[in-house]
This record gives sequence, structure tokens and C-alpha cells, in this order.
Amino acid sequence: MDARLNTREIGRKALDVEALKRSFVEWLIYSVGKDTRAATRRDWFTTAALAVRDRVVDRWMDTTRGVYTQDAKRVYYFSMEFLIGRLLTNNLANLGLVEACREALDGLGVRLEDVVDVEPDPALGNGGLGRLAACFLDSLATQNLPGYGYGIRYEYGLFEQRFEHGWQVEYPDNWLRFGNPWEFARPEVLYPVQFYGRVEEVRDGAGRKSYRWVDTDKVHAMAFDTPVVGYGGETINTLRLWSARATSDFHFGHFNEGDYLKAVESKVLSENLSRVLYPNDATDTGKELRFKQEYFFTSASIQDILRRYMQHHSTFDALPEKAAIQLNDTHPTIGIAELMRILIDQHGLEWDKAWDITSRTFSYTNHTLLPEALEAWPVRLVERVLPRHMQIIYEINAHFLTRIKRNSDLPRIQRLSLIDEHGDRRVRMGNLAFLGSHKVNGVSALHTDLMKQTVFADFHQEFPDRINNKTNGITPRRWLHQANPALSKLISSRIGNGWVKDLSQLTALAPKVDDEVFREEFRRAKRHNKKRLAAYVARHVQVDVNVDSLFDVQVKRIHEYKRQLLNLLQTVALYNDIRDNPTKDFVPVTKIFAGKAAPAYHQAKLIIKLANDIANVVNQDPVVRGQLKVVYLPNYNVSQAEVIMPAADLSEQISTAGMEASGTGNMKLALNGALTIGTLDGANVEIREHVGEDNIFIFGMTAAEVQELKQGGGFNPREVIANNPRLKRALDMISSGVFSPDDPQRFRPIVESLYNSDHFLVTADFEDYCNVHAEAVELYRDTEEWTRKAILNTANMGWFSSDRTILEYARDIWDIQPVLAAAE
Ligand code: B1H
Repeated sequence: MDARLNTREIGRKALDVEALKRSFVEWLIYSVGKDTRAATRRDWFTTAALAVRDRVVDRWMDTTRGVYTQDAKRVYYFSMEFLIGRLLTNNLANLGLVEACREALDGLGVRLEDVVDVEPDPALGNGGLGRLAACFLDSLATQNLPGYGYGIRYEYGLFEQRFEHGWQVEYPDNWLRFGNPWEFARPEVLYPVQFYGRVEEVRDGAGRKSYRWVDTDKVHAMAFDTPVVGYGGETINTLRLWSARATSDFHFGHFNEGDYLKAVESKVLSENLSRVLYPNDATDTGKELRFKQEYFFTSASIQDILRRYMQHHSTFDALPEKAAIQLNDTHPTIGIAELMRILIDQHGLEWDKAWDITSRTFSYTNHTLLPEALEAWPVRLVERVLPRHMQIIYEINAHFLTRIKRNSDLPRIQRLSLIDEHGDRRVRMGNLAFLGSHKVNGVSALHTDLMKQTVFADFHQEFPDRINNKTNGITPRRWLHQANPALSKLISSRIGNGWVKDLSQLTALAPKVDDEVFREEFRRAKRHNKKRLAAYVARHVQVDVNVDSLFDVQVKRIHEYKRQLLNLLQTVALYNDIRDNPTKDFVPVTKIFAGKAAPAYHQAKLIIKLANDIANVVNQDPVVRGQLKVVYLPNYNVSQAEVIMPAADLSEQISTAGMEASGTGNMKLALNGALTIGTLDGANVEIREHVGEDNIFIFGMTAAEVQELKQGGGFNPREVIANNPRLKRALDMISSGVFSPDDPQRFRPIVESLYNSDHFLVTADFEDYCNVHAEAVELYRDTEEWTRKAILNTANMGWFSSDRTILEYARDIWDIQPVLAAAE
């Protein structure tokens, strides 16, 4: 890049370097309290972060001031998870200061890479849902859109995964241990959040009823703000996360009874609210503390939004024109009842008025159709924890059921009701979210269609304009510009750097498939990234991988529907092929896995152990002659993904059709030039449309075929296995202990579940998967052809930028416009 800077830019950069150097020394001495000789790498990280943060503060205030003075409509993204990843490189890159910072640190005898590496990776999310929220924040800021993230400042993020004898073991992620230089604590931004207690009915002189929620336990929500730096540094938005702080008037009951210690104890316990992120992805544990977390952050956020709104307004009439609240899945749905409560109980609005304001303010994104993930809180729990909200939910339900009674029979009414009356009664949060929102969206075209056909079929019939699709996207800043400097530089050298803000410009690369030099350079970038990953693998799992082998990557949460097991069975079958043909020349393949399992998800943890046991046997078998290696990288997180995505050749997106709502790892891999092998599920369908069916490997049953098969009840995995000798052999090996000689029975539960039900249709798709996989591996021999397809993937993935997604939300759901920052 340096060679292409003009003299003005070189001059500016020199100034940046000098200024950075001065401020590094200043921060190190006066804030970290060390001199350059005593400073550790961590001290340098803190120093660099504080100095960079310093450079965004002015612009941050300009942004806030601009939005405030124009009283612009803002969007508030409510999410239990923000998987933001490390911020030093991200902020430097978005400010255009990476090279200046590198030089400034060099001048002080410090390597930027060493400093970047000690930054804790904030793991305030589980997977795709949390990472999507983070990509959206980046896109909102980059497009100068006034958007705030609201969530929880978990003291412990997602657990750290280690392998002990190949088993996943979880360790606490104490990411705040050394402080967090990016955030600003706001002890003055404090809101009370109430729990428990009871509801009193009061009547005024005219006999009008109103309600008071009394005898509650109170906790304070305290704000912590992190600046969100848009690309170019023009707009700096805010991520506001809440931390629980005990109040002095906690546990009313105990103090009255004179039980001082009990009262103090419950005060201390109240801060547990923001202690830890629940480690479930696409499942719902139904724990009381989780429900309280959901209410805690939603209530604080709504109070904050209303306070801000009231600075310009004296009635609530214009709230929907000034604030859009987006619910990231059902987790913050209790906010609908909370806004109703505040409008009615605290401000005396009539029901219909309050409902109109509320439902025009909220909108809801659904991220999964898996039944085990659809939140349904027991009525008894909601009643106890939030008694007034339970009343309000009943009343919302009563109004709605009155409306639909005219055109519905009893089963339809039961399906649409907010209350599931089967067994112990539950509040269906998806139904509440749907009803309380003016727009409801799915996250890929297929997923949105399935929402209409299945979970929300009745609601869709009742409100035909409400459901709309917003196919997910990923930010090109982190996932190409920052994570893949080699490819980024190559792209910019040919088409300029406009693609960073407008990813559709990548299509200009498509004609370059015929340019031999470009293909060679494209391969060189990939090889560079594969070397980087190989070094990472050697450092973390001590496996020596062949950089010229095909890097076949499946990285994501471990879940049966994602079918890591299908990949492993194919791996065993390939291992057998190699052993059966000891002289044959196979294309060397490196299978790379990474991903965490929910700590209580035993089957998923057993799959991890299976992968590690297979890796052990395969990697040590001399007959394999390095033609197959299996690697499982521990502790998958955003930083690790940044090393893996640019290095992949083949991207495994092999979920049972109809089960993966969208996927976003699929987009990161394809954008970085990996070819996809996948089912027609989630966003894979749209990826195929964009990259072209010649440049993707599709296999397996379609969602419609899966539906049909399940409805017909005619699927017999035993028969499928009996008819496929390669599959049978792989299963026999696993169940007889070939990979677990120390405990031959270990994997029986996995094999048995395939024989007995195979709920995720692993056996049904096995043969097609193996055939298509073999086709992909064969193609890899043809280096030029493979490169052409890889280039066409990168060139045609521009549509999957989260900038495109966010502009669609802004236009169709939020009705917000860009705002330019206002200097003072
Ligand atoms: C997705 C979740 C999720 N869908 C419950 N649902 C959670 C559900 O802690 N919980 O209770 C946490 C997460 N996450 C994912 O969202 C989908 O599986 C992906 O397909 C999708 O790409 C992603 C973003 O839309």
C-alpha cells in the first residue's frame, strides 16, 4: 500500500506516527503507570487502546450531538448477545491507522502483532446471533445511521473451551480481569429495575381503575458505553451494556423483619444478574435467572430510550417516529409488556393508545424454527417474577382473541393464543413478539418462507403484511479488509478500495478469472493465509499440516442439526479408502474443525470427543502418509475465526435442510474464496444464486423433501445403512471401538441414535455427500479451474455485506436516515 500513497498522505501518516508515539508514551506513564522499560505486552495493549479511544471521543460526541440536535429517529438494537471480537485492530483499521500505529510502536521497540494478541476477545455471545448483532453495529456506524446497541455487560462471557483427553472442559471466561480500556463507565446513568412484589388495584374518584406494582426487589442497571467506530471514522455510534448494581432498598421484606444478614446477602446476590452469559445456542434452558436477565436489560434500555425521547417531547405520540426497537430474537420480548406498563401505569395512557405506540415501535427478528429454542416461560414464573407484566400479557391476549374469535375455530384460537394451555401453562414469547411488532422478519429467504408455512402460519394469515425477509450479511471490514490483508491488498490493487464500503464493487473481479497473473496472485494470497493457519495449528494442537493439502473447514457451534457427524463419517470413509489403496495418489485433505458445545448438551460433547479420537488415530497412522489430517482447534472464537476464514479452501455448510435459519460463517468463507459444499439450507440457497451453481457443491435432500419424508414417516435408517457398505463399515468401526480402544463402548449412543431414529437424516444424505465431496476433492487437482471458481466466489459475494442487510432494515422496517455528525 505504502508505494501508492501520495506525498500528502505520506505527510499525514508521518504526523499520525509522531502523534501516536507521543500519546502512547503519555498514556503509558500517566494512566498505566509504567515506563517504557517496565511495560509488559498487556501494558502496551492498554496504552494503545486508550490512545486510540482518545482519537474517537471527539467524533463520538459530534455523532451524538448531530443526532440529538436533529432529533433524528434512532434504531435501538436489543440483543442478549454482542459478539464484537477484539477491537484494537478493528478500530485502527476503521480509522485508517494500522500502519501508523505499527510504526509508532516499532519506534518504541514493540511489535503491533504482540500487542494485538494480548487483547481479550470479548465473548459476549454464543454464535451467529451475537456475531450478527456485532456486524450490524459496524454497518450502522459505517452508513452514518443512528443506531444504538443495548445489551448486558456480562462479567463472564462464553466459557473457554479446552480439551482434556479429547473431551471438552469449560473454564470461566474472566475477560474483565485486567480491566477494559474500550468502555466508559457511566455511574450516573443508573435505572432501577424491579422484580417480584405484588399488584395493587386503586380507584380514583371517578371510579377509574389503575394498578400499582409494590413491595418489589430493586436492582440498579448501570451503563457502560463502548464507542462503535464506523469505517472512515466519520460516525461513532454507541454500544450501551448494562451491569447490575445492588440498590440500598433491596429486599424490602427481610429488612422489615429485621434480618439484616439475609437482606445483605440478597443484595449481593442481586448483582448476579449480569454475571454470566448463558452458553446455549439455539436452545432455551428456561432458567429463572435467564428470564430476569432478559427483563433487566430490556427495562433499563426502555427507561433510557424514554428519558432521551422526553428531552424533546412532552407526549408519547411521536415515539414510533423517533425510536425503532429491534428485538434480536424473542429474548428481549418482555420489553413489549414493559413499554405498555410504563405508558399505562406510569403515564396514564389509555390501553389502545399505548398499544398503538408500542406495536409501531417494536419489530422482531426470528432466528430459528427449532422447537427447543422457542421461548415459552411458565405462567407461574412470569406471575411471580413480574406480576404486573403477566396481567398485561393476559390483557393483550384478551384483546387479540376477541378480534380473531369471529373468524376462527377453537384449535386456531388455541394456536394463536399467547398462552400455551397444554400441561403447565406457558407464555409463548414468539407469539407475543409477533403481535407486539409492526414487522417480523426471518434471516434468509428460505427461513422466511418456512416461518410463513410453519411456526407463524396462523399469524401470517391474520397479518399478511407483517412477515418480511432480511437475509443476513457480514461486515466486509472485519471479515475481509481486516482478517485477510493479503487478499484485500490484491483486490485494492486491481479495483481500488471502494469495495470496503460498497462490497458490490467486487463484481469487477469476475472478468479477472481469465487473467493468469491475477489467478496466480489470488493463489499466493490464499497460500499465505494457509501458512498462517498452519502455524496457528502447530502452535495450538501440535499437528503438522501440509499447506498444499485442501483445507476443508467446518467451524461453528456443535449441534446435531449442523451435522458435524456427517462430516466425521465421511472422514472415516475416506480414511478407509486410503488404507484400502496404499499406493494410490489421493489429493491430500486437511479436515479442520472448531466449535463449542453447550455444557449440558451431552451428545454434542460426545461428537467433539469422537472428532478428537478420530484425529488421533488418523494422524498417527503411517499408512495414511499425510494424505489425510484431522485437526480440531480448541476455543473457537472471533479471533480464531479471523485466522481460519481466509485460509479455507472448502466450506462445510451441511445442516439438515430446513434447520439452519441462515448461517453467516458460510458467507465469511465464500467471501474469502472458499468453495461451499452444502445443502440447500438457510442462506446457502442464496449463495448458490449469487456465485452460480457451477461454483458451489450442492448435495442432499431439500427442505421440502425433508418435510415430506418426515410427514410420510417412511424413513428407515437401518435400511439405508444396510444398503451402504461404506457407511456401515464406518459405523461398525466407531461402535466397536476402533477409535476408542480404551473404551470401546464410548460412541455407542451416537451410532445407536443413527440406527434408531436419525432425526437429522445423516444416513439419508451420506451417499450424496460423499459423492459430491469426492467431486470437490478431484476438482482441487485442477489448480487453475479451482482458482477460477474461488475468484468467482469472492467476486459474487458482495451482496452478503451486512451494509446491504442494514439498508434494507433501515428502509423497510425502521424508516431511519443517515445523520451527519455535527462538530461543535
Ligand atoms: C441462531 C439462536 C439462538 N438462531 C437461543 N437462534 C439462544 C437461540 O441463548 N439462547 O437462548 C442463543 C442463540 N441463534 C442463529 O442465528 C441461527 O442458528 C443461524 O442460522 C443464523 O445465521 C444466526 C443469525 O441469524
